[in-house]
Amino acid sequence: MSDHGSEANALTPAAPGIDVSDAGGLPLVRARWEAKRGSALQQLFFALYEHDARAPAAWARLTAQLQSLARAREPALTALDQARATRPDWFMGPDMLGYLAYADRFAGGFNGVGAQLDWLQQLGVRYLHLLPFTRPRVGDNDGGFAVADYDDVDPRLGTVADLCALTAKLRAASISLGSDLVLNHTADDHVWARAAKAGDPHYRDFYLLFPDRTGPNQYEPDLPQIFPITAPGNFTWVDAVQAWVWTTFYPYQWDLNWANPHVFVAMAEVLMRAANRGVEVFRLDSTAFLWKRAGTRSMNQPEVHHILRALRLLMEVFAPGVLLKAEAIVPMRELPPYFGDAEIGRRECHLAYHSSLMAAAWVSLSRGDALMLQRVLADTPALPADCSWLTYVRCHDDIGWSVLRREADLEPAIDLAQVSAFYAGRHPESFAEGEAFQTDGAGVHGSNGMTAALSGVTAAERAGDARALAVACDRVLLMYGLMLSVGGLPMLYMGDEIGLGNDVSYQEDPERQHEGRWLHRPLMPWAYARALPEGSAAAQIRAGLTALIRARQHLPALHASFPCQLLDLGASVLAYTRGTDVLVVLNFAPTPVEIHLPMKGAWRDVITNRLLQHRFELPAWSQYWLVRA
Ligand code: OTU
Repeated sequence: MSDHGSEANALTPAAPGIDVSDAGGLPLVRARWEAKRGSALQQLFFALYEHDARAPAAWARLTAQLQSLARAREPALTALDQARATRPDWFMGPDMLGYLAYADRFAGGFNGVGAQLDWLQQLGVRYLHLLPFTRPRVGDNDGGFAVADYDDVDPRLGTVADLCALTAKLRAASISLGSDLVLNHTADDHVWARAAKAGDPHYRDFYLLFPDRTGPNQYEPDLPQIFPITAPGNFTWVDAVQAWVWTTFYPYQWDLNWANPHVFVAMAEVLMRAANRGVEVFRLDSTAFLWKRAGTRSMNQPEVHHILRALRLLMEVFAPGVLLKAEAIVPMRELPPYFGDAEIGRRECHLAYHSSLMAAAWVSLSRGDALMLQRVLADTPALPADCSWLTYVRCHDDIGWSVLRREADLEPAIDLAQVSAFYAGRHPESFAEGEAFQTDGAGVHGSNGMTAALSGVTAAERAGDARALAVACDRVLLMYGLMLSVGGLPMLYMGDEIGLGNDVSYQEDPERQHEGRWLHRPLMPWAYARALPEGSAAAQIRAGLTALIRARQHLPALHASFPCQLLDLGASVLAYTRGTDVLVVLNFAPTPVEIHLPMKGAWRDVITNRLLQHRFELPAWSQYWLVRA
């Protein structure tokens, strides 16, 4: 590695006469920098950009920005950084619960979210992830994932001042705000893209531009297709730049060139500025895609981990109270590297989405057995200290089935095409009302729909079948019971707490009808939600979910650091212990099962308080969370 140390070491001790009262978080940042993290970051940066002549200038800019942004960091945030440094597992306890929503769909905008805070507090929410609220591209924008300005907010949601007021309000309520950081691409109307279109060579190199098909033809055969129907291929010809632009997602989402050190620094600045606005958790969108390599799928490349390690070090210096969450929708076996290893300087993200677990749960629900879940959990490793899975039932995206291909091929094979057909309602025994995503129907790409619709709640409601409705509610609770007890930071998806169904209005809306994921992005019906009809499915789900969340809060063994140990109680049942105190049994079959626990003695289900011996019957689609009686 080359040594660029001397010219780049911008964080030297304060010059005499510096006004410490004006220094904000700078003295702390300087101390953390000097406690070796600065040199580790510097080494990583220059290893990554070893052969790039622009690296020293980019580094100088990074350290200068780090200082001025540290100076600007608010005392309240600096205090949070300090407090969390002494409690690095602060997000792992059984009291942590996430909630995911679009600010506009949930409550109109930032002020609206603030006004519904009591709803979140009643649920026990401690982490609120608001889907992209940065200023999006004009026109189609992939639900905000095509960002036109990372430093500005979507004017439909409010102003930057409103956002800061919301973060302060959330902080006072012990709710951490999470934000997406769309790292892989910008919108084609971002100022960098506009500069590239104007011919500025500095900004042309922010993107991956190819004058002819030679480059694209070299990469394309190995690349995955994210939206094979609505955005086939990974390159788009753009007249304004006279080039093929790398566009993994929609054609208006231009992939950034992370091999350019200026891109790293520009994104690092975005991260620090957002942290200074009070964002406490960053969901690193599409992390797997950041580095491209010919002859590979250009996912999960070693340099991706290098970049994540560098971003983690930067945050450990700048804002150690902040969490990084990997959104890498990749097979289970490729996920652990996103946590890095615990050795100083090699940490990556604090959290990662367990998308295999999420998809496996839906496979199990459709098949009436726990096989797929058992396979995924058997393979899920223990995590490094102070790291946790993000567990979830649904989110704003489709349920992607591809992450399960390896597990599906084990003996006996599990047919994912059947599962996909089941959720599209094209299966004789299906209770689900969903839609296939990005397939012609026969394929297995993904499935869309709200939890309640996929679990049979809406079908049973429509049929006026009270018995079917009751079991459908149990299915919803089974799915959430799993995610609340298995180990990790569980996240509720907006609307699931009241069993909200699909929103088919997108099919009539010319701006959204091409994008099936709008099926599960409904508006929160507040008048209804605040006065749920007694005895309704919504009220049952709300009460059942609340009981699970409360039970969880009182079980220390559900802290994310306690191991999850599988127990074999047959194919229908998923059973695991958490630590030595808690035993969870979940029946995925449509019929009751006889349970014979290998551990004798009396047990108590903490949800119903029912007392049980080591032999008992577990009703269809139900769960017990057992402790010693
Ligand atoms: C992420 O998604 C976001 O969650 C999507 O909403 C965005 O469309 C996308 O990035 C582009 O910003 O592959 O690992 O439904 O699961 O696109 C990143 C497909 C991703 C998503 C997939 C996903």
